[in-house]
Amino acid sequence: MAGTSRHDREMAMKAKQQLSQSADPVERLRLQCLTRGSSGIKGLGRVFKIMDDDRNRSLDLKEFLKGLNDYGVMMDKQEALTLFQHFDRDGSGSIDFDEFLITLRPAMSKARKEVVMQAFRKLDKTGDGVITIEDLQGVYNAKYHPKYQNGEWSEDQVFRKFLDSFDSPYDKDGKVTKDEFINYYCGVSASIDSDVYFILMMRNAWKL
Ligand SMILES: [Ca+2]
Ligand SMILES: [Ca+2]
Ligand SMILES: [Ca+2]
Repeated sequence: MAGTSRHDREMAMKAKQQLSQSADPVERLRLQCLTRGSSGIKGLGRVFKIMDDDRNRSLDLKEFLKGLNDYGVMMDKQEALTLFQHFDRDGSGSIDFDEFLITLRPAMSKARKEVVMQAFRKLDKTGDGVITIEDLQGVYNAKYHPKYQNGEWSEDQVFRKFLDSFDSPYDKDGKVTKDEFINYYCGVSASIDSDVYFILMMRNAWKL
């Protein structure tokens, strides 16, 4: 259902080409992440973790500057400070993962967003605006999962694993919000050029 490794390779190659043409620092950092195959919520979570030296789940200015340097995004001090303030949306003096993700996630066209939201609404059987195990019961068949078949996982564990792939790496609570669902598909979307193909893939995956 997600982007295949072929998509990821194409995305990485395309990002490398674009990197040589882009001067905008946010775009450069985004492209640096894409060339490393870090497009989705998981990949950006990995980048964030690497930058977060003291592991307090936020980036201070020093960590941010070092991170930019490690990712080959060069700029002068003033530019870096402006960039930091751009990421730090609530002005708290540090960048949390949500702020990092919202700023760096690749944009999706309106048509793509619409089909992603269609899938979300279909998945949200209970209609309460979040996807939980409750929504998957009776819809998603866990019985074919190899770990269910060999007795390693219960049905709920299969469901939880499924939800985990959409859940934010810093907030794995078994509840997938609209934002988390969109964040996930921003990553998949970045590896697919054509709107038509993306929409087709979504329709097939979710039987829309
Ligand atoms: Ca930190
Ligand atoms: Ca902040
Ligand atoms: Ca629900």
